Amino acid sequence: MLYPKESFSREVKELSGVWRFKADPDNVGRQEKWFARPLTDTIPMPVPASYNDITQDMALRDHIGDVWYEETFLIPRSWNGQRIMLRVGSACHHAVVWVNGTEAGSHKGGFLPFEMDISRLVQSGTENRVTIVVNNILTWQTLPPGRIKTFDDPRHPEGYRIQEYFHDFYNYAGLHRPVKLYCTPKEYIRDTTVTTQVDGTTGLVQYAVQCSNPEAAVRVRLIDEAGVAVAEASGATGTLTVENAKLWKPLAAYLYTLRVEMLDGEGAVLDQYPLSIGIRTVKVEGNRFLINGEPFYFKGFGKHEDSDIKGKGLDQAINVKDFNLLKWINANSFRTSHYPYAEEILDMADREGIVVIGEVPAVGFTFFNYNDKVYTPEMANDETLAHHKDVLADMIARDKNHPSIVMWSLSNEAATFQEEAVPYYKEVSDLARKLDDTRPITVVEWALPDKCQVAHMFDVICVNRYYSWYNDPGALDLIGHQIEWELTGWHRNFNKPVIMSEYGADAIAGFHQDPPVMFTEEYQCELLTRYHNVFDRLDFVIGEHVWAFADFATKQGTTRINGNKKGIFTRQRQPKMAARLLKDRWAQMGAYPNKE
Ligand code: GCB
Repeated sequence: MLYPKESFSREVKELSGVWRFKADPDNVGRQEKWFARPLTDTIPMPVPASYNDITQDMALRDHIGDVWYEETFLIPRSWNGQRIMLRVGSACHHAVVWVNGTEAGSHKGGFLPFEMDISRLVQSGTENRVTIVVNNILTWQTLPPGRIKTFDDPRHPEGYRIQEYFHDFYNYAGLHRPVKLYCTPKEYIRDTTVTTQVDGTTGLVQYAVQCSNPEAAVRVRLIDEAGVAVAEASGATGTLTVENAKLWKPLAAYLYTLRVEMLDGEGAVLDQYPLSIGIRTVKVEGNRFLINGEPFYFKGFGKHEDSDIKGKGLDQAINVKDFNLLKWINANSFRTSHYPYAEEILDMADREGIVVIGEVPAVGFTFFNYNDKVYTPEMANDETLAHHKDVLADMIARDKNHPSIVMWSLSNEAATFQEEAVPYYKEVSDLARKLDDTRPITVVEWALPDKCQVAHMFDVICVNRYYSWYNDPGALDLIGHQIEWELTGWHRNFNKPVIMSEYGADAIAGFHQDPPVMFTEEYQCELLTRYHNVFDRLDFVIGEHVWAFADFATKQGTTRINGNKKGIFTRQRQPKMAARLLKDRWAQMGAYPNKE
């Protein structure tokens, strides 16, 4: 799926701004057809943003169900006769869209874009109205899953209900990413897929272009960062050869632009699309993760899209700050825990040379009791699996051309120790390999190495573990023994490289005590150091992603002190003590740690 970009034949119009908004606590809006007329009694609501933290109204923050958004727009005269598209970057979690009162499209699942052709629904010269209803209810058939809990006891008033979910980040909702209008010619470039290979100093760029008319002539031209065309070809599919190719490398990105052109019978350009690409290879070989044939060691974090006031709304000030912090701390990578991040963030990773593990929103598919079954007809069932596969396919379709993405993560901490997980993950992993045979795949594990039933299907073992935190709280002296036992177990059982994809401790900024106790900054430092001592002696450990980059919002509960405080930075992106520790460690480590 192509991101809306301007070109010789395309224009883009941002609908970001302040929209009219109304919650629907009585759940009557759809029945009363609120989309048919302009909404009444609205409040202003920024887009993109989560709506939860914008007002002083606790009921809106904790609202369960539908909310309504509305905006008006004009279609410029130059768009007459064009194909006019409306694209919603992400609506958490489900949405229906009406244009001038007519349904234009709908989508299940937050975190990924959807778009619709509204050419026949809009009028040029008068105001047009877009109405979007967004629903935040999570069930066992959504990703992530959840369930609505009702109560049948005298302590709760009749009808009282809560949204339960099993993942550890706040269920922010709303229009989280930009809503855009764009136009293309009636005959247009539908999609382009690029994969790359390197042969000595030569880069090979394989491309496949899909046009609305499959017979249309196609021309592609590869342009370097200086604006010089270095290769060109004709035909919908083909391979471009780039002599002395400048490779996309971690922390040293080089991006080419593939200018794709669809031509008419006379050779005139009908549609044009500029796709940013990087030439690089990715491969797992023995105990190594190779990027351009060189071993890569993952230094970085699990992150979240999360900040004050905007919640999960796209915020480019926060995003640029985060990339600056990643570079300052000498990190080279992050995982998009626990959902596909905004395309704007991946573009930045491409540009800055930050390596990314892209993850689907399959998080919360476990209970912390090995015997509680998850893959049952009532819970994670066939419908859930079908949706998981849809989301995976949509994520790959959206993100396949990002050089920064080097691996797909197909879930986080699922109940992979249950035998019912085997057929489930067989289908999911088969699909990932079918859709993209150029990138390794993983699932992020919480199972113990002797219990996991699915790791053999994947290329890299990613493990999350919280020794001396959830396990044996306070027992820092146990970490060395426990983490070595666990990591060696994974390697012995599956003979694959291992990334410690989460480890960490909550530290409340400004809490200090020595000798260290839990929740102090000293404890967070000491815990990380003890993990590092083990990583440094195990050759098959190929990466460390601290949990988490920054403190983030979660649901309320007795184990969360106004959110998860495992950040190395506060939610306002200020460093805790452990930031210095990591900065020094990662600087000393260089490109690949010497474990001899
Ligand atoms: C995990 C989860 C992550 C949580 C973290 C924690 O294992 O993957 O989403 O936030 O633990 O801090 O409990």
